[in-house]
Amino acid sequence: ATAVRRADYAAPAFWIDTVALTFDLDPAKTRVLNKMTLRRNPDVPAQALRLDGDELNLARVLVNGAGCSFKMDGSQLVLENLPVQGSFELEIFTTCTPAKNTKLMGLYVSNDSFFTQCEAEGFRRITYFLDRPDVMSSFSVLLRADKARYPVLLSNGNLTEQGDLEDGRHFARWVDPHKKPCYLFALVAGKLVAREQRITARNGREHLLQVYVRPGDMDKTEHAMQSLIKSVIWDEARFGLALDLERFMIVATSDFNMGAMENKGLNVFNTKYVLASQATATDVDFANIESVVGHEYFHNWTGNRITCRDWFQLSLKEGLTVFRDQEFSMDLCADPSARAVKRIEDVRVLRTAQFPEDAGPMAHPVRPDSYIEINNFYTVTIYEKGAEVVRMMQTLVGRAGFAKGMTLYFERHDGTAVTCDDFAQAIADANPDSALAKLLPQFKRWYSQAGTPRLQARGDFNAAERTYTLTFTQSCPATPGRDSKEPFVIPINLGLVGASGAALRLHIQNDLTSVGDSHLFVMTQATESITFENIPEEPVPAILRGFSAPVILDFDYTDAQLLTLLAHDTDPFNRWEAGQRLALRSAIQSIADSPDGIRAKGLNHAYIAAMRAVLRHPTLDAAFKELVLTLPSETYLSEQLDVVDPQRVHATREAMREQLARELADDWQWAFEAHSANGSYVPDTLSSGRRALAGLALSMLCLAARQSGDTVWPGKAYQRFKDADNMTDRFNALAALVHTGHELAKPALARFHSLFQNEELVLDKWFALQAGCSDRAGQVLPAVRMLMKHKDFNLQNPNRARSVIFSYCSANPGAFHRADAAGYLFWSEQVLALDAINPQVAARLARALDRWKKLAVPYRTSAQEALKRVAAKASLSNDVREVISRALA
Ligand code: B3K
Ligand code: ZN
Repeated sequence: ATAVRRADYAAPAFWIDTVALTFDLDPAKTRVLNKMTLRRNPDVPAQALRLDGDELNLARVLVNGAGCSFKMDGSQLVLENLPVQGSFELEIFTTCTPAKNTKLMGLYVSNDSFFTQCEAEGFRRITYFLDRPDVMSSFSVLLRADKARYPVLLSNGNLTEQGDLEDGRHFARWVDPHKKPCYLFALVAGKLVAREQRITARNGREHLLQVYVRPGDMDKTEHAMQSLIKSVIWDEARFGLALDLERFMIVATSDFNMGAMENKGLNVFNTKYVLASQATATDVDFANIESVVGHEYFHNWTGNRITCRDWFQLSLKEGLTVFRDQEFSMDLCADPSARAVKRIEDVRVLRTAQFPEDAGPMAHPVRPDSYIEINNFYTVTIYEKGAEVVRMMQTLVGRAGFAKGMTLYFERHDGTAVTCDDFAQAIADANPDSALAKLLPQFKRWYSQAGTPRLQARGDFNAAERTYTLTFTQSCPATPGRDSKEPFVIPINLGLVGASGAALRLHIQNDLTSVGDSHLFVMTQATESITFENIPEEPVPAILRGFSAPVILDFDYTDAQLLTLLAHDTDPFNRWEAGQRLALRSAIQSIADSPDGIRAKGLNHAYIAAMRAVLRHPTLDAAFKELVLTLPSETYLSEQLDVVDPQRVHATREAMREQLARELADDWQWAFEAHSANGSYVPDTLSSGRRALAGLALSMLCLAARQSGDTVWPGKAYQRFKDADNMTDRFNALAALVHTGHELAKPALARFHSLFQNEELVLDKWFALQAGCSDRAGQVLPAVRMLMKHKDFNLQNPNRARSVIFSYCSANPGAFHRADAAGYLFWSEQVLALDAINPQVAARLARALDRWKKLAVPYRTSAQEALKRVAAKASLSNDVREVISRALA
């Protein structure tokens, strides 16, 4: 396979104005008649028409109703001698085999229903087409299928006609009023039922909202519907973007490669992001559903109305839409503290997943320059870092300025396929006096340069002058294909805190405009400084409040300074961050001091006391406390080290958790009791936070009990597991028993399985908990191998495969990185097994060893062997081949 390069972009040689598709749906052999009207693109030199196809059986090609000559070039269908002037009609008749489509790209069967997934390049598995996002067409779709077996027939747009046919078959015709690229095409056919809601928008237009699920799942659709309604209202209120469809449908399927897909008017979702009930879904599930429903809905404007010119521009729609869904979730929060909690959670995802990606073999710019398989580039960099880039733009132009920029973006580009440059230009042009407008070319380095910038800060207090100077130096490490980087525009939100904890009023030297206790310093040079006047004593700098830029901040804080920030900064993000820094510092010290993590000094008294103060704090909310009291993850910790011994990292973190459990035992007990009675279940941020804190407390109490041999808390956990009236409390109690390896874990797991044996999504949790279980004696890998023999295991179902294999290889470092290399052997077996079924899922798993070069011996050598074992297989998919060769490069 060869690389596709952004620099090689050329406009299409033909436009496809209309597409009329006729499907005769049959799992074994579906017939597809594709009737298109095309014309040459006058801006491009005359050339042959090359249509993309993949695993299709071609039966017939007609041009203007007559047979014509064509040839195949690899998988492309090539037509020469097409009419030179005006429009012509091209008819292509193909068949495909949905029942055998285990890649879940194109048209496939799940649970005896038909679904499609076309983004990025799945439409070519349905028919021959110009499968690229800058070709936008009007679609009309005729679906025909057996009526009893497939009573519901759906596609994009409006249902214009339906009726019965001979032999028990029926049909439905759908016409999409909006032009779209083919990656947004969808069809669904099967036995489904819908929750429906009619709404009237502000502009008086009526819409029908529908959530389609299997008949037994109707009772789990209320939350998704409410989330959809909130999304419609929010986009209109915040950005003036109204729903442009009479009918908006969401359909759930249990076989899906990712979370969901924003097909125009017919979003297809993984059941995981639709179905929820108090009994089966956790608070986190409820929150995820709200944000994914929002995300897909927001794509209707950012992605569908304005789409990407080419796949290198993917972050144009993904970064922007993640930013929008993050803002949506924050705006739904009842208070500023809940907003901050959401921000901290988003930053945690960025730093534990995207920072390692940016430092590893798959590092790529937010707008990549080349790829072999585009599906490998649906990454945390495109999504989460892309969202941070959009967030920095909002920071630089202000919230109202950003909304103005969005309006201009739609005025200029609605209905077209554009680039990241077009977006940034619109935001800047709408705010001509902003820092963004002045710095736009430099700001756009965020799109072109990969790697996480490091921001080094130093503070100098001059007692005689009563000034304090902060000096910043930025740098960015080399990434594959690029050694040196130009300075970024870094918006640094900062303030100063006095030793007593009071925020200082900022007087900036040579700057009379700024007032108040926080300042946005926009850094553009490699080194820059800012001086504050009237500073009575050495202050504590609060830098990067709200995580105003996606950088790694180095500042040589003393423990006392961090304790001050933790207790007093006005910015909740920075308070949390100060606590994380203290824990990190102590962990790194322990890892350096003690080979097994056990003889380490551990957490100091001041830290323990500070954690107690947060836990017992009278006004901080529970969700925030839970975040502060959770130690940095093993993955994040490992990123801070040059050479990683995963077992040492694991042992160190476990020892720290045990110490926190032990020394705060009374406080945990108080926290558990004080946050346990919740009244009736509502998954709102406030009560979710209380349950999260109670859950953490219970896990700590069980951990302390394991050390002391006490049986009271495991008993209480079992009781709560049995009696809980919601999945959050029930699952937290089960997890507390399983992770501490208590003997009650076994009967609890058995009981959980029998209670929920008919609930796929709950069984996923059951599998994931065991595969992600804290390892004490190397017992997890054999357990994982046993789980894969369980009657409910199915490698073909991505959710189930992820629940076992990914939970072990990607989310359980202490169990996966075994000195005997057995974890890596397992990984290589599973990558190969999955690759034969579903390359996209396999390539995700392949990335579990991305950071192998950082590992200490013997892990490093055995990881390399495992990678080579996979690389040695001749018939690898492009997806896996690309990931593995980059890892080994
Ligand atoms: N746009 C889809 C992702 C498609 C992934 C293709 N491999 C979901 C989303 O980001 O909303
Ligand atoms: Zn998206």
